[in-house]
Amino acid sequence: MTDPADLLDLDGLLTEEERTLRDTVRRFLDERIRNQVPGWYAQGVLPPEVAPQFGELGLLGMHLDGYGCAGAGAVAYGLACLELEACDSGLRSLVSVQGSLAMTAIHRFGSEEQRQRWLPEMAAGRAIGCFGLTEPDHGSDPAGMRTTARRDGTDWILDGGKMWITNGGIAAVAVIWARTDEGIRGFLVPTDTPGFHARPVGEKLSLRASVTSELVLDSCRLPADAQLPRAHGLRAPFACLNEARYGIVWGAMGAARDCYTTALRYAADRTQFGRPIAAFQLTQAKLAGMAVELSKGMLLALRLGRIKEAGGLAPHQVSLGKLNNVRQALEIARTARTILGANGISAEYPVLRHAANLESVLTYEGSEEIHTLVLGEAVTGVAAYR
Ligand code: TGC
Ligand code: FAD
Repeated sequence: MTDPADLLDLDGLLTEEERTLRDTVRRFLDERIRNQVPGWYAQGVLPPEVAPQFGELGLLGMHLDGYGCAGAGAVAYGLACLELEACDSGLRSLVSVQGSLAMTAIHRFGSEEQRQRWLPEMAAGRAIGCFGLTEPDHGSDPAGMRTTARRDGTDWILDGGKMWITNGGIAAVAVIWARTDEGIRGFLVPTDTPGFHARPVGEKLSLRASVTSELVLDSCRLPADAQLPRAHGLRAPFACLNEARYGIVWGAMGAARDCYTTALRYAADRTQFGRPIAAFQLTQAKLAGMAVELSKGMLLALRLGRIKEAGGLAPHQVSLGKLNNVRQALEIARTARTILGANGISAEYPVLRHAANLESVLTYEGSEEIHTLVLGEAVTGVAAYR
């Protein structure tokens, strides 16, 4: 029988292990999480107890090796992101920031002591991490950051502030990128360090089931070994961003799938003018268009995943995937909203929640415009950011 959410039989391109992992994550979310998300979204919370549950499932730092991490392949990790975001982008954000940003920074650029100290706790979800790159005045252009780290004897003193930081208020450790005399460097800041403060970003209308914080670093004194010894320049945080952006390529298709299947069910049930609205050509054109973009987006994610597993995924390829899949997911969510009519704006259905979330996803991890410019540079050889 035709699966309307898999018209190209992409399931057949997955290994049995990947399908099992995907089904396990989906079942866990169905049984334990899915029906709680609308309540969390309404209240603007994401209970931190979710993290140890994700840890038990092996979802935190799942693409990393050793230190209690699952060592999963890129496609398996992508499928997990897809299932999480089919629930809510906030869940995928928690996992992206923990695994792809904070843990990847420590795994790739940390000392052995830093890895031993943090990674097993973070993989289990007992310690949450955040990743502070963006500042109030420096978002797309982090090269202009003002947060500084200066030496005082063997210690470091950090001063400055970060903005829009996912997991900031629930983190035990913050990966902070700061300007030093030798260029941009990364630091592990335990959040109980005197002078470190995390304040909630209030009044969010998007990504509400996610903790978003402003971080203040007011003369935070850190020992010499707080510095990530192998992170030199912006290349280091950007390497972490590649990982998280890759997860979003898949995650966005999860949100899209949930909107599409919701609209499909609704169109079959809802009758107007004596017929189910699914029987009208204009509705079918919308559904067919959504199916085409979902199929193409999934194919793109899978292709990038296989390239990544072979070891050759280039940043501009990740940009292509993030740009296309988030843009199309948002379009699918908006179209699904129209099929649901007035019910499309109700919190009883997930569609407008996904659409609102995807507005954040379009901007964070490099905005639509920045990824367009990355592709522009890749095809012309000319950088046009400045
Ligand atoms: P540029 O001079 O081009 O590069 C500086 C150095 O970095 C290297 N590089 C990369 N390395 C690895 N991967 C990449 N994707 C890289 N892009 C650049 C580059 O080769 C160079 O290395 P080196 O050794 O020669 O110094 O840098 P630029 O200042 O011109 O900026 C380029 C631009 C605009 C593409 C970059 O700034 C950018 O990507 N801006 C967007 C910022 C961004 O994405 N911020 C995300 C913050 S984290 C977040 O949003 C988390 S939300 C998570 C969630 O909740 O899910
Ligand atoms: P700006 O950079 O001010 O951009 C504003 C507009 O101008 C955008 O449309 C942009 O595309 C456009 N623009 C900028 N430069 C150019 C150019 N050269 N050419 C054309 N157009 C341009 N950051 C972190 O470090 N860690 C996190 O955990 C994190 N979590 C986030 C969670 C949420 C919910 C959100 C919304 C953001 C988060 N961010 C995080 C921040 C995010 O990465 C930034 O918002 C993003 O990089 C864009 O920066 P900005 O908001 O300052 O927009």
